[in-house]
Amino acid sequence: MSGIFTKDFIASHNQADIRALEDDYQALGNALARRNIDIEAITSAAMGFSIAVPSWGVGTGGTRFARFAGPAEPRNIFEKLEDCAVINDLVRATPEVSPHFPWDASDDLAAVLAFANARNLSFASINSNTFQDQPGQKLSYKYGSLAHTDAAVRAQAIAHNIDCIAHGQTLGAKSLTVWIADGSNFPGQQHFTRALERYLDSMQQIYATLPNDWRLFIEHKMFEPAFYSTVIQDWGTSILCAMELGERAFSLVDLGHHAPNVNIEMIVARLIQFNKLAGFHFNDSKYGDDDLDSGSIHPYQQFLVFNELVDARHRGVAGFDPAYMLDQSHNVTDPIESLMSSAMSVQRSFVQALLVDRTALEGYQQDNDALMASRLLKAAYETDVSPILAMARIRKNGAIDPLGCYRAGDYRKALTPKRPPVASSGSGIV
Ligand SMILES: [Mn+2]
Repeated sequence: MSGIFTKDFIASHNQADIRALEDDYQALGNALARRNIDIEAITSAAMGFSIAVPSWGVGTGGTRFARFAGPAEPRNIFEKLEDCAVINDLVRATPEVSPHFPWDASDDLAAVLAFANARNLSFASINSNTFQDQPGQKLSYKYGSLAHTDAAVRAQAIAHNIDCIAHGQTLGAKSLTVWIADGSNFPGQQHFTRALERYLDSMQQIYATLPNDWRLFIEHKMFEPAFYSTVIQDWGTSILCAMELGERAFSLVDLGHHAPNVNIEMIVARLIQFNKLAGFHFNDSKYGDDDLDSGSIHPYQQFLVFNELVDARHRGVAGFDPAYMLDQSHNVTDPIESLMSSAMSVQRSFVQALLVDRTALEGYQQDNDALMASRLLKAAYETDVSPILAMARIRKNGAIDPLGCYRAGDYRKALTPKRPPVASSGSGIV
């Protein structure tokens, strides 16, 4: 349904690589068999992996200098869905789109849903926005939203989140992700306890309207530019709030929202242990909230996160159902290319983590054999699982080489007459 990238186009592009893939898959299968791993079981798990694409991710973000618009950028939710469909048609691991309001606002959300479904897409968690003043908005969020000192501002922010739930019900989503930028710029400016009390009171009102089969995801973030403090500053405050709100409230982990060098995989383990892991906003970072492409800086950390996730799955942890989503800002790359390579990078970490021999690892842990335990993880991480990922894609009618296939289709050039340049976009680094 995506125009250029039909099943036939993809299949014909795959022709050049299919024999090499079969050879490589056979060789990897033999190597894994020597480690008592059935490659078919791994490939089948890889085929079941999915990660949501953020609707704003298909737009170009801003750099320090300016926002440099790319060719044929999507201008509305329909065009964003067209781009998301291209991503999924080629990588076959991103069947869900996580929308944002008001950036994706439409008078006819039922039409948006039908448009998505016709392209084999559905909707993941709804993202609300009380971190920007919108045109025509009655009250300003200059000093905060859900934790604002003024009850009228809080009421406006609460109402927006409740509207988001209603939009999500129309779109078939099952969760709301709430990230607030509330905080302070100077010591003494904000009373820490009262600000969190106000946040909790606001969130309780939102939680109370949540449909029974919905979950509430709390996103935390340590800092904003020029900030002294944020209200939901770390996973500790996040899990405390999730515990206060109730069993359908969970903590979401955005890879870039932590202090430098924090052990994120350990936070993941803790959240799993207390059944409070909402899921992820995957991205990567060198210094802070960089929103770089997943796996571009710390691929081993991404693997170690998946090591915890696969371990939980292996142990059959009750209620374990994390939501995976990309949350990145693409400033100098084609967003479709970045999202495809990022989705494949996250899927790669998942597949590598499946190769860990959990019984052997438990033995090394029991015997305090630090070296062999760490070698076991490294062996899984160092295995090139590319043939498994490619085979998973081709078995779902995707591309062996999604980037090559995408470039061969010249998608942007074909769309340029239909999508004239836009000066600015609501999306940016979030
Ligand atoms: Mn995020």
